[in-house]
Parts: sequence; C-alpha cells; structure tokens
Amino acid sequence: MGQLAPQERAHVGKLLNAVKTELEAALHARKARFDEQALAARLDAEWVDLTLPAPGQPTGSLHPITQIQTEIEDLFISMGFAVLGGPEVETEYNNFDALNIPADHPARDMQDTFWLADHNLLRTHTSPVQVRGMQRFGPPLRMIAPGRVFRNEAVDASHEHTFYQVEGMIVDRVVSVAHLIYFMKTMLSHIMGRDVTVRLRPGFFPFVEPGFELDIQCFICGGAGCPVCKQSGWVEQLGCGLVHPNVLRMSGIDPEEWNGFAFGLGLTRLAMMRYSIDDIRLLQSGDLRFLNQF
Ligand code: 2U9
Repeated sequence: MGQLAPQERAHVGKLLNAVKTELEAALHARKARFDEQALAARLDAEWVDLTLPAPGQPTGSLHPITQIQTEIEDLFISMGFAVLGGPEVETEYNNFDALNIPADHPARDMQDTFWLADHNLLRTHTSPVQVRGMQRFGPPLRMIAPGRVFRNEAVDASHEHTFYQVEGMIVDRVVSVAHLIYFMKTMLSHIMGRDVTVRLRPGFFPFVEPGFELDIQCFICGGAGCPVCKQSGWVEQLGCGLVHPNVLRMSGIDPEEWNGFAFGLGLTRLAMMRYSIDDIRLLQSGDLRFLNQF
C-alpha cells in the first residue's frame, strides 16, 4: 500500500477487503459443511430406537447344587418330612461323640476337619443337625438335613474342603430296611427322572447298624457293564442303614421302644453327575462363565 499512488490506495484497499470477506465466508461455509457431515455420520452410527423395550437387569439363576437341593427338599416335604438346618460351627460332641464316633475311633481320621481354638469345629456332615432334631422334637419324627459341610482335604479336581450333602432319617415304632429301600428308591427315581433298580451292599458307618452302601443299576448299559459303571453294571449312590441304638440312646430316645433309618448322600456329587461337571472346584469358583450355563 505504501508504494501505491495516494489516489489508488482507496480503490485497492476496498478490493482487498472484498476479497478477504469473500474468503472468510467461503471458509466458514466449508467448515459448517464438515461439521454437518460429521454430525450426520454420528447420528447414523449412534442411532437408537427409543421404541424398543429397555434391556433391563440381567436375571441370575439358581446354582446347580441349590437346584438339586430344592428338588429333594420339595419331595421330602411332600412325604411329611421336616427340613432342618443347623450351625456350621459345631461342638465335638454333636459332630462325633453323639454319633457313636468316640475320640479314638478311626472314623475321626477319615473325617479330619478344621478345628477352632475353642475346641469347636466345622461340621464334617449334617448329622449333628439330626442329633439336635432328635433332642429337640423327640420321636416319632421324619426330617432331612441338607447343607454345607467341611473336611480337611488336599483340594484337586475331585476333592474339596467344602461340599454339600443331604442326610435324612425317620424314627418311629417299627422301622425296617424295607421302609429304607422304599424311601431311597423314591428319592433316587425322583432325582434321576426315571424308575431305578437298587441293590444294597454291607457298608460301615458308626452311626448305623446294619449299614449299607446303596447302588443303582447303570442307565447307560442297563447293567451289562460299561465305562460309566466301570464294567460292574452298578453305580454307587449313597450310604444308609438303621440308626444305631447307641445313637438313639445318646439323644434321649429309648431304642427298646423306637427305631429308625438314616441315609446320607453328596449333593455336590449328584450335581456333578447330572450336569457332567468334571472339576469340583468350578462349583465354588464364582466364575460367571461356569454359572451362566445353569
Ligand atoms: C444320625 C444318625 C444316623 C446318616 C448317614 C451315611 C450313611 C453316609 C455319606 C454319604 C456321602 C456322607 O456326603 S457323604 O460323604 N453319608 O453314607 N449317612 S447313614 O446317618 C445318621 C445321621 C444322623 C443322628
């Protein structure tokens, strides 16, 4: 501008201003187009149909052990049994002595558990719940005791320090092995969803006499022998027997007047069999990839 003749300055100044205004307008217009295009792309990509139902909270499901436990509870309730619970921290007396397992008995080694500083312990079975039931209600009675139990185990795919079982018993004036077989067959047929054939073998448990191991005939081979039943035709299910007179007597029941049967089975093992779970540790892992399958 300084080199222009004075009479030309006004004219050139005006011209430059006009060019500047035009450039700025073009720049703004293009920028607005870019913004518009970016917004259109986002609206396209992030479009939400507000008329769809809301996704809501994901619903949980019952743990496989809880499912089986509930089925067994409902069946026994329908047959007039009470479902009892009790403490997981028990006295040595209720867990062992009252069940005919004195301090020097080898069964104490097989049921090594977690001892507390005050000489109480984590129960190794739900039997103490039934000891409490006998003492509290007296005969005649029908009860089951499902729940969590503990053992001092070296943990691997088939051993856990914490597992679940259900035990049950009837105490009445005349209870025989025939009654025991009837209730065990009814329970196992209900759990398996089909009629089962059972057999008894002698088995030792300090709290029953006689004691039995109860097997069912293998479904896979119909008893002919296969890998599931290890070629025997039978699959072991539970332990049972007639309640030992010492056990009745220790809970204040006269064994001359009353007798009963009792049984115990592992809910954890049943759940593993039903759902083909090959590692016991999965059941308490809290792993959602496992739990979401039930
Ligand atoms: C009282 C009297 C008798 C309960 C019984 C078994 C046999 C038995 C095991 C099966 C697998 C426990 O989960 S497991 O390890 N139990 O074999 N339980 S008779 O007898 C009783 C219980 C309480 C007062």
